[in-house]
Amino acid sequence: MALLTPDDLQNMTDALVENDNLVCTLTGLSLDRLCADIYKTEKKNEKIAIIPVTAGCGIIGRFSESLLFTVQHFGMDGFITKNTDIAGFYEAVTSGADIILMADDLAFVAYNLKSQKIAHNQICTGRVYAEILCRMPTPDAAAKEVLVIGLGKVGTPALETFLDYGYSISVFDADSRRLNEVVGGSGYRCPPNSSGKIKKYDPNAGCKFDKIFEATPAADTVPECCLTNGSVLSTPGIPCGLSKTLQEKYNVKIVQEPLGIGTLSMLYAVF
Ligand code: NAI
Ligand code: PYL
Ligand code: MG
Repeated sequence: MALLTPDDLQNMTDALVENDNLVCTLTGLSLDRLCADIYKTEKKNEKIAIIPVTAGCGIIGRFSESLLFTVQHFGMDGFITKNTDIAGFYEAVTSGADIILMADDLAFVAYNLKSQKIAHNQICTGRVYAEILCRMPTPDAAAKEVLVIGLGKVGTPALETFLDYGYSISVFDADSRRLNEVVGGSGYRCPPNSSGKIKKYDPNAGCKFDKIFEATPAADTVPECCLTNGSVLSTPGIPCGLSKTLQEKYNVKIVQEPLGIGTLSMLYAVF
């Protein structure tokens, strides 16, 4: 998994507020209401403990602080444990936490100590960024088309969401084996019953997309030929897959933020 850096999180607070406004304009729902509707859950004054974890590459500057900002921005009660790791877990439980947020290099989870519900960041991130596109009004019901770039651990749950909404999905991944697995409907974490509903993106076919989802760790992954004026790009991928030049040329609206949107989605998944 590509790890965040403190620089990625530098403007996170502004980005979360700006993206909340943009999502509201695009879907008619704030991020908070969107997540409540996705999972059919509501917050109930849960106390959320954020445990810094030193395992692997260690603590990421601004990571715990960005989680606390997210929790408090959306009206929840949270705290960062003074201790890290297992001592932090003990501190969280004995301080009356209802939900724990903690991440090592392989997994970032939300765990509800009361209900024992658990949520994984990659799954909840893919889902919420896909739901944002699905909930935008589509002028013609027949034109439910989306381009998905990046078929990894975030992109795959997004595919499931697009399939649930009845989208026709074009896909691209730099890894041709992964691309063939997804199009063939077989292999690791392929969406069930997807065979025949997902096609390879062909850049020579001239198709333009109003809705594009991107989840890769690479830049410049969104090709000019797929863009049309006013395309919307929903992308958890870091860095952004669309160059500034193309964004301005096609007036592309971009939903992108490095941590908070996915975290909110995780919290609603365990409420
Ligand atoms: P992954 O490694 O599981 O999947 C990435 C996929 O992108 C792979 O299938 C890879 O072959 C493909 N890829 C790489 N370079 C490509 C290129 N140039 N063109 C097309 N495909 C390419 O990674 P994962 O976990 O799915 O994460 C994807 C991105 O999302 C990463 O940048 C990660 O840091 C970010 N992320 C962001 C979150 C957020 O809240 N904004 C949350 C979780 C992940
Ligand atoms: C959750 C993010 C989204 C993108 N990559 C994922 C990542 O950076 N994971 C690592 C998180 C490690 C956190 C560190 C700390 O500060 O507690 N252990
Ligand atoms: Mg990218």
